[in-house]
Amino acid sequence: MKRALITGITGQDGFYLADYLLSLGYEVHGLARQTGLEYIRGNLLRDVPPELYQRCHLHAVSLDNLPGLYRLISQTPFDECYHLAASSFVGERLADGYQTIQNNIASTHYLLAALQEFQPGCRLYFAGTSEMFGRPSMAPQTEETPFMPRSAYGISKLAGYHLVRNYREAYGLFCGVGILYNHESPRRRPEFVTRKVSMAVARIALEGSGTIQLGNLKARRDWGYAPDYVKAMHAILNHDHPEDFVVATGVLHSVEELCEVAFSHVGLDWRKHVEVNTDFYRDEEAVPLTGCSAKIQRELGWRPETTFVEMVHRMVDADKALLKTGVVE
Ligand code: F7E
Repeated sequence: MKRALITGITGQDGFYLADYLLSLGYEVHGLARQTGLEYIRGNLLRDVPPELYQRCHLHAVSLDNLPGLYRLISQTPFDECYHLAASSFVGERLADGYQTIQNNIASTHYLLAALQEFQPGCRLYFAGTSEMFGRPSMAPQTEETPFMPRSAYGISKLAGYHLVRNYREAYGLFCGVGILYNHESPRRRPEFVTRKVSMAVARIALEGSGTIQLGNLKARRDWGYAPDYVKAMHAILNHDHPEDFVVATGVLHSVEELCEVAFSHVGLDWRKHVEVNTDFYRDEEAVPLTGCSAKIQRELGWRPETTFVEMVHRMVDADKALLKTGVVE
């Protein structure tokens, strides 16, 4: 039986990855902050089936707890480690991004150093992001496109990527990198636009009226479905050699289309319920962030399975079901 460690197991991707690895017969361990574990132990994560985390070995070790991290990694052998934990909100002002930059870079470095010291045979997956391309020079982006991050998050992830690449090249660690574009699900946190919309649609459908305030409706993203994307993570780590892979759908949709699909699913006209608030505006890129996943399709046989419309419908249905239980976010 293979044993895997997931950092950030309480997040959206950690949840789906744990579920997927358990289904493959893995013994799954997860790192989480003490507060995250209290939520799980107290069954306070309103939309999470408690059985999932009961089947995992959870460790209350945050990634800035160097002694705790070293203790765990020196005592328990892992075959694979998926490094998903990070502060990940792109909309944060660069001038406020100190913690994001410091924590995301330091945590990646601590983890790499601990693995190199105690478990150089453990494979490491690094969660890269399209935000490393930031303001790209071309579309779609590939593994060869130059990086040009434009947010604290993107900068921190690119620095993490270069750390990982150097440990791969200098110490021979097996470090696989997925450069993932936006991936969403009913487990997405509500500050991200897809979940913000699905929660609002569920509320407005239930109450019969209401509005939601959004930023730039013309903004476009390459949105995929998170449960599809965790399969790519696993495939990347189980390749015969460590490489970087773009993971994307290659299809762009606007925030306006997102609203159209979500509201029409409950029989409503989005134009009557969406208001634009420029506070939510960001600098949008002239060249869109959309990925070419030809390499991972060709080499690992991965491809996105769930369409944008299916995904949005699932998110709205899940939020409607959640609201009916009376549990409010
Ligand atoms: O924004 C526009 C906004 O915050 C998507 C993270 O997982 O994916 C995610 O980052 C788009 C942007 O995600 C609102 O300007 C309009 O163009 O959902 P988001 P993100 O910033 O793309 C990447 C790949 C990551 O790695 C990140 O960690 O939607 N938008 N109106 C809005 N966005 C938000 N949040 N709220 C609005 O009201």
